[in-house]
Amino acid sequence: MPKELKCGFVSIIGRPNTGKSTLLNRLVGEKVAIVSPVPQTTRMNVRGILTDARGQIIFVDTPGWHCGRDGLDRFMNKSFQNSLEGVDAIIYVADTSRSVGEEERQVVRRLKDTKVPVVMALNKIDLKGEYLQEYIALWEEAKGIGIGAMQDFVMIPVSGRDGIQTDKLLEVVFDFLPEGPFLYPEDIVSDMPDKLLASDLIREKLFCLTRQELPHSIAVVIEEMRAVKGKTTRIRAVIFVERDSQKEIVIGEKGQMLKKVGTLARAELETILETKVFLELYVKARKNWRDDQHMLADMGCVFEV
Ligand SMILES: Nc1nc2c(ncn2[C@@H]2O[C@H](COP(=O)(O)OP(=O)(O)OP(=O)(O)O)[C@@H](O)[C@H]2O)c(=O)[nH]1
Ligand SMILES: [Mg+2]
Repeated sequence: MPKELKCGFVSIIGRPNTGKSTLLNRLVGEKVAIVSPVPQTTRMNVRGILTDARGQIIFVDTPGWHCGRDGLDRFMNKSFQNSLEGVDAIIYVADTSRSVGEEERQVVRRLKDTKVPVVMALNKIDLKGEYLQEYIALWEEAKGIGIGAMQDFVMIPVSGRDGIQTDKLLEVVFDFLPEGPFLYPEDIVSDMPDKLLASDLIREKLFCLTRQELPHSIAVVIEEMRAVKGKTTRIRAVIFVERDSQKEIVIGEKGQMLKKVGTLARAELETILETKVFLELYVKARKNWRDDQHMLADMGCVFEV
């Protein structure tokens, strides 16, 4: 008798910068989520779909839980909170190269009473895992029992970047999933609309190229995206910052920064969309956009009903 195929939802959660999106891309085997060295890169839940001989997993990559209070922060933290329910398993990603901090404690407080099986990915083990024990101790303290006595809990050191033990992680996750029919066609890895994909890719390039403090102030909105004669995609994107002085940084000396962002984003978009891309980038200052509900909606930060 052939074994029934599995199918289920698995959210990937943790505080910012622990490597959740990198791990998602590794598990799915393709880049479906943007990655940068800057915390709070992921701003909304992103699905990545893996289908193999064992079944189908719909991963939900989430914004890192963080201590912020403006409109975007609230949306991001709500996305985190929503991803703890209605899933078949949770991958809790901890960065073992950094000490436990307040945000980690807040993540654990929110996660500890879940009824959903938890797989704790002790990530960035390629960096030697100096703080690994701190994460285990924090979890044991929160649960009030030792790791060995925990039900529906598995802990596994991994490196999402280098692919260390990620196959093992996948096996463990599949074990927790129910049998069931596939929810997506087998060749689909992402359900992200092209407009969101384009704005995220442009934002990724900006996050990777600009100074540490700037990304927080950056938003990208696609004003127009259309196919021209089926061979070219025309994209007009606006990069929003919060102050005029930040506009200058994004544009760069003689427009060099904007040019670099455009070149990198266009190359990647051409590969993904399989068309030529004509990309126009504009930069505008809009104070307090992070608290502007219309602006957040334009960026795609709206809750599904
Ligand atoms: N050394 C090492 N670095 C990693 C690993 N995984 C991710 N990184 C790096 O950590 C940084 C953050 O990675 P992301 O995947 O964007 O982290 P994230 O948890 O999705 O971050 P947010 O979206 O901000 O919550 C990037 O610079 C990655 O290259 C890993 O396994 N080892
Ligand atoms: Mg991310």
